[in-house]
Amino acid sequence: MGYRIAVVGATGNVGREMLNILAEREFPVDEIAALASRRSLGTEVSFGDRTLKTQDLDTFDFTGWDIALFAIGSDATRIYAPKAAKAGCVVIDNSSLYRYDPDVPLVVPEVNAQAVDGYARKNIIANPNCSTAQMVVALKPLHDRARIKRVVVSTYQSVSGSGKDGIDELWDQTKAVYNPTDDYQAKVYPKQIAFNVIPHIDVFMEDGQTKEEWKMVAETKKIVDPVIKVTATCVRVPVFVGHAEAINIEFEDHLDEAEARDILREAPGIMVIDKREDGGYVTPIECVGDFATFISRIRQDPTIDNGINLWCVSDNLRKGAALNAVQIAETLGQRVLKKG
Ligand code: 2RA
Repeated sequence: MGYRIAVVGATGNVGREMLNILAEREFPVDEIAALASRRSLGTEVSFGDRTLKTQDLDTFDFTGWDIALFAIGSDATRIYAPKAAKAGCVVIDNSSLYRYDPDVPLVVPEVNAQAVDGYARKNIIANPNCSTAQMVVALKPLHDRARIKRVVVSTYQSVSGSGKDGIDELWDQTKAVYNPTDDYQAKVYPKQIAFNVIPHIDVFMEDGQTKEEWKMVAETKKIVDPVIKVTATCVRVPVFVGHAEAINIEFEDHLDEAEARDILREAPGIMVIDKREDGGYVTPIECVGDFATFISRIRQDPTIDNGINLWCVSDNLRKGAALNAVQIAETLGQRVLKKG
């Protein structure tokens, strides 16, 4: 006996990945509904070897449905998530709308799976920001061993993080560099992204950090441990899919690089590829389509007493969004919504 699952935003990059991953992981589905806005009504989307036609989110009745994976913006989520939750359908939301709500669990199953037990307060569970998800998978096992004091992270985030328009803009700009007659309309980034990097994701806040950087701070504290100090610089890079992060970690207790490597090798969701030779590390292009969070360049930081540097790469559409949401649904099924 399986679940009645709805994917909301089924025609977007993340929604399509949610359907792919539900099928790849053989999530126990009795019935599946692909929901989208009226303008996408009838669009065909793949679910394993099946083809689904999208249904109208606006008129859909969530009564009797078990779980809804939401992959639409915060504005639309504000309208439809409460409707689904009120109908008794548990919402797993990929937008930032509920992440900081004390009554809504913010979950990365490899880190705080037990937090799903609090789902019933609002019948909503929040998925973290993509750049946070891969980082906390790496931090958690190290924090358990040597108690993290401070994290300094620089991110190298792919354009798919800003949706289809971001992908199109990189593609069009790159072509235009080689074909000057090609014109394109820059509509996502404040500066050229092709052959460039932009230290600005989301909006600027009063204190000079961007909201993307603030999210990494706030979400790490909620998911792992509020004592951890985090400072982030989030950068957009001309890569289509795959976020990379250079992470510097300061611990309360001593942890040498060999032990850190062994701990990470054994940790859930992590693949360590770390050789001090040409190609002995992972790059974003190699992580696309994979479930793992890859860790390379593990080394001592000699400038502080208990410091480790590492390189972290993961598919931002998968672990950063769709995979984590499906893993939350799996955890929900294992812990509280048991069937059969
Ligand atoms: C980005 N993390 O990369 C943000 C939202 N997905 O644009």
